[in-house]
Amino acid sequence: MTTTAEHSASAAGAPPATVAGLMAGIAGTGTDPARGGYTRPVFSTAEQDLRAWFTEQSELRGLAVETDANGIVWAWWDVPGASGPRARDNAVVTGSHLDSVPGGGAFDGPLGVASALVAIDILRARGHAPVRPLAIAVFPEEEGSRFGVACLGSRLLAGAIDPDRARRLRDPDGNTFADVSAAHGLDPNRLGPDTAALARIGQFVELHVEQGRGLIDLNRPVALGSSILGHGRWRLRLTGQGNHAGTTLTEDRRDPMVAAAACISAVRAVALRRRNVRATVGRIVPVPGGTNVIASAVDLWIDVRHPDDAVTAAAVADIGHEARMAAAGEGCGMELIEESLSPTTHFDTGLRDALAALLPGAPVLDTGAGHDAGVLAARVPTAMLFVRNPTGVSHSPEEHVEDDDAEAGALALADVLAGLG
Ligand code: HGY
Ligand code: MN
Ligand code: MN
Ligand code: MN
Repeated sequence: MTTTAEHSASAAGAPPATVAGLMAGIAGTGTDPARGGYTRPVFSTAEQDLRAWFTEQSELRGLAVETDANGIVWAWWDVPGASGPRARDNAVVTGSHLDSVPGGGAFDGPLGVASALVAIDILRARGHAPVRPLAIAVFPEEEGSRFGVACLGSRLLAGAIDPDRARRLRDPDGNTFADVSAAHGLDPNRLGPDTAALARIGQFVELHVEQGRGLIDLNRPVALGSSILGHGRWRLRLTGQGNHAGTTLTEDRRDPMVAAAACISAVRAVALRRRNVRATVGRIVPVPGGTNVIASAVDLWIDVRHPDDAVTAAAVADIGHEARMAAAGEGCGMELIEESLSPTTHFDTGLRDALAALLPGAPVLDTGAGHDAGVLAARVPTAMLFVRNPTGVSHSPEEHVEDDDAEAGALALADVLAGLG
C-alpha cells in the first residue's frame, strides 16, 4: 500500500484551487461537436484523459493514488504517521464519476470530483489534520453508456452485479467488458465484490450537480440528498421480416419499426396513466439500419422510474402488455429483457442528520437521477450533496453550474469532510 507522500510543495501553502478553475482545465476533454456537450464513455480516450487528470491533481496534493481491481481510482489522504494494513479503515470517502452520457453536460460527475479536490485544498489551507483517512473515489461506467448497466464500477465493488454477467456485457461494437477492461490494465478475473475496499469505507458522501429544478425553486446553492428514485432499464427487441423497401408491398410487411413506433407511444401512455412515473425511450437501434431496408429487428431501451418500486413494476408490466399487442398487430415478435433494476434508495438518516448539523439550513431533496452513492448506500452509510443547476436540465449540453455555487458546494463538502473526519 503506498502511503501519502509528504504533502508536495505545490500543495502545502498553495491557495486552494477553485472548482471553476479545475473544471476549466478539463473543458476541452471529450467535447462532442456532432451532439454538442461531452461524450466520454468509459475507457474512451476522453475518460482516460480525465482519469490521468484526476491522478495528476491528486498527486499534486500529495494524495496516494491507486486503481483497484474494478477500475475504481482511489486518492488517499492518510492520517499522518498511520501505517499498516488497517491504516485506511473507517475512511471518509467522497467522489463521483468522470464518464458521461452521449452529448452530456460538463458537470454530471466531474463536478463531484473537482469539488473533492478543492475541498482537500480548503482543508489543507485551514490546517486540517485528518484523524480518519480521507479518500476521493472515481467510479467507472456510472452512466452505463457503453456497457448498458449504470453504476457498473460501484455495483462490482458492492457485489450488486454478478461478475460473470459484467464480464459478458458488450458495448455497441460488440466488445465485452472483460476484453475492454483487460485492454486497460485490469484483470477481468478479478472483477467483483471487494469486501476489503468496502470495509475501509466508514462513510461515503457524493457531491453532484442537481439534475432537476429543486434548488432553482428553493433559490439555494446546495442541498442534502434524501433518496434516489427506484429505476430500471429494459431492452425491448422487436423482430419482423427484413426486406427491400421498394419491392415489398405494404400489406406484405412485418415491420418492427412500425411496431416500435406504437411501443414508444405506449410507453408515454402508460406513464400518463400513473402519477409521477418517468418512462423514457432514449435509444432505438434498427437492424440493419439502412434507409432503403425494412428492418428485420429493432432494439429499443426503456428507462422507467418511480418512488414506489411496485408502481415501477406495474408500469413495466403494462408496457410489456402493450408492446406484445403492438408487435402482434404487425406480425412481429417481441421480447422485453430487464437489464438493470435499482430499488428506491433512502440515504442513511444518521449521516444525513450529521451533515444537516454541519450545513445548517441546507434543504433536503430527493433525486430522480441514479448515482454511485445509490449503489453504495446498500452497503455503507452514504449521503449526497447537490449543487444548483440554474437550467434544471441535465444529460444535455445545457447543464450548468454558476461559479459561486460551485465554490459553495466545495466549501460545503469541505465542512462535511472536516466534520466527519
Ligand atoms: O441515469 C441516471 O440517472 C444517472 O445519471 N446515471
Ligand atoms: Mn452522474
Ligand atoms: Mn448522469
Ligand atoms: Mn452518480
